[in-house]
Amino acid sequence: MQGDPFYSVRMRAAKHNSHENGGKHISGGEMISTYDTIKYAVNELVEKAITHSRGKPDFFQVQVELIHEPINLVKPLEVQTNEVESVECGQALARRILENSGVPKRIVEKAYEVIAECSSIRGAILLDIQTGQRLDNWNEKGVRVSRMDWLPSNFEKWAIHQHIPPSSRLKEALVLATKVCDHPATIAELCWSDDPDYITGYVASKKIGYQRITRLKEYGDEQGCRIFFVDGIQNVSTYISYLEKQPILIQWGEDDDR
Ligand code: WAQ
Ligand code: MG
Ligand code: MG
Ligand code: MG
Repeated sequence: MQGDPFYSVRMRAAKHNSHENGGKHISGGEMISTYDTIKYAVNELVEKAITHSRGKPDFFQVQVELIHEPINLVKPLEVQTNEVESVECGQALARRILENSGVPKRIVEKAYEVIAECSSIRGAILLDIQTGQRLDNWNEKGVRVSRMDWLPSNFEKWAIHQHIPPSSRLKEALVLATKVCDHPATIAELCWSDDPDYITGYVASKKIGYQRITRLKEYGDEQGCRIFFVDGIQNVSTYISYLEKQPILIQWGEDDDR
């Protein structure tokens, strides 16, 4: 693991212009690769960009960078799936799980107001659970978590052991949630996709793990959500730099299962 250098491989795709020129965000992706596998990582991200349910991009960018920092190995959050029969039940459950994770009720309400105001964003919103203030820049960009991945062989071993179909969507979301929740200032995360064909979302926290909820929106809806509830942040830019720059690989072993 140590020895060979790793590379961060990132993609972002947009329609009707680039992101910075007001285009519609289509898709993004972030991977960690060795030198030998860069071409496969780039290919996977190009494939993701050009076959997306939010539309055909007319702008996309793939960026490859050598990672200088040592990579942290982190165990995946435990996963549970909560089957719900309607969006209303799913959203009510999401609110309860957030409160059980330590997010005050009034901040949960505030989060839903913020979601309603952000129609299209390619990153995550940071919300302070003491003040209810948004800590990122209130722009349409949000904070994009990067430099994280899970080697395919280890992910597949985990999925077989958990009896979960090994989808790349679940992998990407669990990798992100595990990285974000591994930071001591993160209290919880709320997420559902902005892809019109995917309605399962989740609430995650160190305390309750990765709680999937099978319906958090209706099919066809292109409004997504990703909010990190944070507490006790002294320096916002240090927290954001952890999200963007600290390299993390998820690694699971059978012994990790309690
Ligand atoms: N960093 C920060 N925010 C992100 C990132 C990232 N790397 N990737 C996505 N987002 C934000 C962005 O605002 C997107 O619009 C929104 O999240 C949704 O992203 O079955 O697929 O990739 O357990 O569409 C969760 C359930 C699926 C998976 C979530 O989100 C499962 C999903 P998407
Ligand atoms: Mg990968
Ligand atoms: Mg994604
Ligand atoms: Mg999406």
